[in-house]
Parts: sequence; C-alpha cells; structure tokens
Amino acid sequence: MKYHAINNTLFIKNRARFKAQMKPNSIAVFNSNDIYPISADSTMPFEQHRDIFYLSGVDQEESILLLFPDAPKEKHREILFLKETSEHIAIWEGEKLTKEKAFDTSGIKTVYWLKDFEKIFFEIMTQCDTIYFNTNEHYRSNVETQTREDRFISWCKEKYPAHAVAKSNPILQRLRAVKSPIEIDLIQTACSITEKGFRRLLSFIKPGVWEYNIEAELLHEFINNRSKGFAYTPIIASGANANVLHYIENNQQCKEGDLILMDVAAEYANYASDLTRTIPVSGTYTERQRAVYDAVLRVKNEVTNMLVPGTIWADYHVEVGKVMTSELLGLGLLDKADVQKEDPDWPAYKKYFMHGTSHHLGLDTHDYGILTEPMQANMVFTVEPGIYIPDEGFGIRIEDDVVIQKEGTPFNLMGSIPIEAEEIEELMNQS
Ligand SMILES: [Mn+2]
Repeated sequence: MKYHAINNTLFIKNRARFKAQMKPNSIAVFNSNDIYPISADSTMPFEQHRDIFYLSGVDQEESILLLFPDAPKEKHREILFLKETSEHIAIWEGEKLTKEKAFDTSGIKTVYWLKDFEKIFFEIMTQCDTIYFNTNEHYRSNVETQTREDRFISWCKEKYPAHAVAKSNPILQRLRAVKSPIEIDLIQTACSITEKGFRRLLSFIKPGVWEYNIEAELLHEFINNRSKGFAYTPIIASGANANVLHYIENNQQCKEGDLILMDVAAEYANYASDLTRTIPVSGTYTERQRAVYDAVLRVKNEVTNMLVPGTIWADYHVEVGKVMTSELLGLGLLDKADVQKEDPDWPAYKKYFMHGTSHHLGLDTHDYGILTEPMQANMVFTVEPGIYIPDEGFGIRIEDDVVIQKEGTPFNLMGSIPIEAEEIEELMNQS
C-alpha cells in the first residue's frame, strides 16, 4: 500500500456502529474481493471490497471478517481470517499481514489463518441463530461475475440451511453514507492530490497535446503523492467528445479553439475524489463558451446551497432542474414554448443536461447512501451540473465535492481548485 497507515479507531468505531444494528445472537461475515484473472498467469491489480475495508482496514485478498457480538467466547466477538504468512511465504509472495500487523491495522485481537476457517466457523454457527450476508444492493450496481462474497453465501446456505439470514447492505448503506472526521480527512487528501494534478495541467495543456498526454501527466502526479491512481476511469474529452458522457478513449488531439472536459480525480487509501473541470485548449474561452461556462458555474454554486440536512435527493433534482431551465432560457437554448409544453417526466432542460447532479462520494465513487432518506450532516456529495451542446461542438461540466454541514452551506473539499474562468485563463497563460 502506498498510503500512510490509517488510525485504527476508524475501523474500531465502524464495527461498533455496525454491531449496534445487529439482531440478538447473530453473526455477520465480510469477504475480500477476488484478484481477477486476465489470462495465463496475468491478473488485474487487487482492489479490496470496500465493506471489509470499512470495517477492518484490511486491504488484502483472501481475508474474512466475522462479527459475533453475543459470542459465548469473548475472543470470538470479532475475528479476522487471513491468508497464512511466514518468513518463507514473505520471500516468495511478498509481505502479507502478520497477526500482529493485522491487529495494528484493524484493532482486532483474534486473527486466525484462513485454513482454519471451516472448523472455527462450524463452532460459531452452532452458537448463533442468524447470519448477515453482504449482498450488493447499490442502486447502480450491475455485476455479472460471481464474487468471493457470492461464493461464500452459496456455500454457507447449502451447508447451514437452518439458519435465519439477514442483510448487511442496508446497515452499511446508512453507515457509510455519513462520514467520520478521519474519513473526511482521507477524502480531503484525495481531493488535494487531484488539485496538484489539475494545477499541473494548467501549464501543460496547449493546442496539439493529445488527451492521453493529459492522462499521463495526472497519473504521474497522483502516484508521486501516494495515490494508486485514478479513482475511476478518467474522462478526458476535447471538443465534441465532451458530449459523449462516458468517453474514456482519451486518444484524440486537442485543437485550438476547443474546450476540453476532464472528469478526472485521484483516489487515496481507497477513498475517492471526483472532479470535473472544462478548460479552453488555447487558454482562452470564446465568448460563447464563456457564457455557457458561467451559466454552468452559476447553477453549481446555487444548487450546492440546497445540500443541507433534511433535503431529499429527488426533490433537490427538481429544484436543480428549475435553476438549469432558467439558465438555458438565458442562453437561448430553450424558449418559453419548450418549457410550457415540456413532459414532466423528461423536462425540456434534459435535452442539454441529461444526468444527475449529485451522488454520494466515499470509498466508492458512487458511494453508498439511501437516496430516499433525508440528507444528513457529514454526508459527502458531488455537485456536477453540465450543459452539452452537440450542435455547437462542445460540452461543459463542472464538479466539486462537498460535505454537508449541521448548519449553513456545505463545505467545499475542492474550494481551492481553480474554477472561475478568469483564474483558469490567467493560470493557463502564465509562461
Ligand atoms: Mn461525479
């Protein structure tokens, strides 16, 4: 891991909050992700499942966390099962968590090797009535592979058919949505690394650079700052590519007069940041580009203030739609008749702004959080309005990450990243 060790009180508290929600005499099990194969002996880089990470800090494959708050044996209230390591294994496979290191990382005293799992699990299953399974109920999830968690659930249901089952996911959706101070610091670190990358680009981008040159500049800056790299697949879209919302080819040359939309951000310690800036390739916005840019920025600033405790996500989007509609009227992209005859299920503004404005941000870029429940202090959201005009060959999106406050307007974790058109132009034209 490139990141600095995380204070383990984060994970100790996260487990305490999870356990407080469990039914009497129940256990909960969380598995690591697999290392996904490519072919031959090639594999994808390991990405830990965010739930076992959230509850233990263990960032290693083939790990299992078991929680059993009512365990008759006190040492079985929290257990980690890890892939066995030894000095010999360390030489061949590289350093893995020892039992001592696992304790330092997680605060969990009882650590067994994975080879003993079935035996110890049998004993525990004879003592509990309910098992919490960790299924994926994220509103955008679309998983075709069988995860290690899925395999565990199938195995367990077959072997222990008489136990009651319960769902971990709704508990985690609610817990992970509200960030603790340590988590906000980690997200802030990710945002600050992103800022370094973005500032590097302001003197780098010129007509003739290729989108992949920009991707390389960012990766250089991110890794030099202890990030693994991008928090999500970077979108570096010059000219009309900006109108393809999930453009990730990043293989075109940036031309004089074009804008370049960059939805690019670093991760840090598995926490995501999520930034979008749209800047002029030549260092100066045209009058029309500037008018649209300022309209998007006004929408962003105005709707950010609606992210306060109590706001419902769907209602917020209705309000965003009103603000956006008025800007689109101002830009002459819509006229009054378009708005009067609009379909309430697909309002007129959606022709130019067809995606959502905000999502939770945290260990996942589109983080957990139950969107039908009111917003709370210390939830972290993106704010990312955009206006896409294929007929004019450009699209503009601006995105920052903010923390909802108990009172007042949200705190902008990206408040120091240049966003005003003048500031961007000035920085781009300093030689
Ligand atoms: Mn986003």
